[in-house]
Amino acid sequence: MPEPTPAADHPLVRVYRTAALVHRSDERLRGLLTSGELAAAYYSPRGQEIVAAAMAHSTLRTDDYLVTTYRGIHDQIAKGMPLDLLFAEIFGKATGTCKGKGGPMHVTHPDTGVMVTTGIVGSGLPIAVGLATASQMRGEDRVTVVCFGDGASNIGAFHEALNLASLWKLPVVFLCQNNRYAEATAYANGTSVGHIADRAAGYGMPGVTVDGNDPEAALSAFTQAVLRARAGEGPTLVEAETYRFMGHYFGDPGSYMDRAEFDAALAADPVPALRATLLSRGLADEDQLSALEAQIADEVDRAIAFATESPYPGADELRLDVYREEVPA
Ligand SMILES: Cc1ncc(C[n+]2csc(CCOP(=O)(O)OP(=O)(O)O)c2C)c(N)n1
Ligand SMILES: [Mg+2]
Repeated sequence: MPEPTPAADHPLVRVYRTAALVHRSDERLRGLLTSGELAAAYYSPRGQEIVAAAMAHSTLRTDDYLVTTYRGIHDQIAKGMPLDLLFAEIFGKATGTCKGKGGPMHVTHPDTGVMVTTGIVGSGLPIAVGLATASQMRGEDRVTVVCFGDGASNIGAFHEALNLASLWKLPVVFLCQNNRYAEATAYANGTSVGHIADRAAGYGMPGVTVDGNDPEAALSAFTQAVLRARAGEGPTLVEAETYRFMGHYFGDPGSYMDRAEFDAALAADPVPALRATLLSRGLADEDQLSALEAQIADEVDRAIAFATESPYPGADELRLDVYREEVPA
């Protein structure tokens, strides 16, 4: 652990710690997939680390709800999901958040507010509206954040969800992570507006476009949206502009991506950029960051060892957790 200093509690240092944890986790998972030690469907969030970290540090609480997608480990880790349980679920092990029966695309962990992870594009938004309706009916001040991609904003469920959330002033933050691609479709080839946030006006809610790779801008935009939701003033559509550094799925070479745009995005990689900012502003020194990164690497290794050594679920689990009552064999 780095020596505690006044700066260790600085919001940018906290965002960096979370982003670096996501970065390391993603790097190790891709390594295990490459070596064949892990066989799983995997959608890397590489490039989108700062968005998730800023979301988590924007006055969001553990008991606030999160709904995310198949490209979701950055959101889940940032929300505080224990790494060992997350990795065990990705590995399909009995110790995972869903006993290994959800797998990487259906990670759920209510203890940290991760209520749904879904592989059906756009389907998280109405679920978030349902969760927020429940909070409103119960008189709780809990906020629901739903993360989705630019492509998801072209799905009908997006529009229905925004309409109802605005009509009922629901405590939702619609967080669109605009990484410029939906599978192999570049933004301009699939989306009718210059900014996803422009669509908020059609539903009578604030819409904000922010540089999702700028931690201060993202923290500020997300915090305003969370506070507005918690105060009962209704939903906000926040579009965080970012970039997808990998192909759509693990193994996709992404040969359809614009090279010049890709190279420019990679040159502005937000994780080392934030690291450099911490150093230049004197919020941390090289020794402290190296110690922090060593601690993160160790934490990730321990979680991977836990997942690797855990057993697969037994056959007796097959019919459990499927229906409300167990179906006899
Ligand atoms: C309803 C539905 N239609 C199509 C698909 C196939 N599909 C999987 S991911 C994806 C692209 C989604 O893009 P975006 O919302 O931008 O998210 P990203 O993958 O960039 O994070 C599509 C079309 C799906 N899973 N669900
Ligand atoms: Mg996308």
